[in-house]
Amino acid sequence: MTAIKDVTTYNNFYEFGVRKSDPEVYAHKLQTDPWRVSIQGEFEKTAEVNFEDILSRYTLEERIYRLRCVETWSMVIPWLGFPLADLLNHYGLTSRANYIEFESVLDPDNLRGQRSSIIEWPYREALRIDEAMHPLTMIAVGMYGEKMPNQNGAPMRLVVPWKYGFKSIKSVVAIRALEEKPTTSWVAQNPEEYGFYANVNPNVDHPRWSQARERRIGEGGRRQTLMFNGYADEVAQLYSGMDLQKHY
Ligand SMILES: Nc1nc2c(c(=O)[nH]1)N[C@H]1C(S)=C(S)[C@@H](COP(=O)(O)O)O[C@H]1N2
Ligand SMILES: [Mo]
Repeated sequence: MTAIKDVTTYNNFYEFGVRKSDPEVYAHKLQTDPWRVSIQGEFEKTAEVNFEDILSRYTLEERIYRLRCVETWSMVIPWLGFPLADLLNHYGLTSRANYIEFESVLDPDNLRGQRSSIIEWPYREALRIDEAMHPLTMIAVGMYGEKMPNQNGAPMRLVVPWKYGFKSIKSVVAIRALEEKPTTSWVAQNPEEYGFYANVNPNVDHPRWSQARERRIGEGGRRQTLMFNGYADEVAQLYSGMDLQKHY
C-alpha cells in the first residue's frame, strides 16, 4: 500500500487547483454537511437523498486497489466502500438504462478551481451499464479505515480500478441512468487525448507520452503498466470484440 501521507498530499482534484498540493491545502473549503445526492433518470425510483441515508444501507468492505493516473503515476489504496451495483439495484434500473452518469459538486464560491475553466464544470464522468454493474466498481466513502478525506473525494466517490484515475470521479452529488451515452468532462475538453473508456492500456499511448510504464509513488524507478491495470482476468470480457486502439 502507498503511504497515507502520499495519498492525501499528492492529488488531482481540479476543483481546488491544478497543482498536486492544492487539494490538501484548500480541501477544508469543501462543504460536506449536509450532502444531498440526486438519483435521476432511468430508475424505477428516483430520489433526493442524504449521504447518511445511503451510508446506513451498506456494510462497508475494504478493497485494496491499484490506482493508475493517465499522467503515469500510480498508487495502491485501501478503500472503504460498497459495490456501485448495490446502490443502482436499490433504486432499480429500467430496461432503458444503458449508461450511468456521475456529477461532482459545483460550488465556485468555495472551490477556487471552478473560477477558471480548465474543464467544463461540474466535473462529469460516466460508465457503460455493464461497467457500472461490475463487482469491482465501487462507491468509496473512506480509506485506510477512516472516513474519506476531503482531498480524496469526500463524502463519496467512484472507484473504477481498471480505468485511468480520471474516471474515478470525486465528491459525487448526482447519479443518472441514461439511455444515450453522455459527454464527459475530459472527452469534451480534449477527445483526442481522453477517451470515454479510458481503460488502462500499456499498448495505447497518450498522444503526448507513452503509457507503457508508470511511477509508483513511494518507489524508485518505473514499473511496467499492466493491461486493465492488472484486472484483465476480471474485466477483459467486457470489451471482447472491441478495437481498443479505437475505443481508448
Ligand atoms: N471531481 C473530480 N474528480 C476527480 C478528479 C478531479 O479533478 N475532480 N481528478 C481525477 C484524477 S485525474 C485522478 S488520478 C483521481 C485521483 O484520486 P486521488 O487524489 O484520490 O488519488 O481522481 C479523479 N477524480
Ligand atoms: Mo488522473
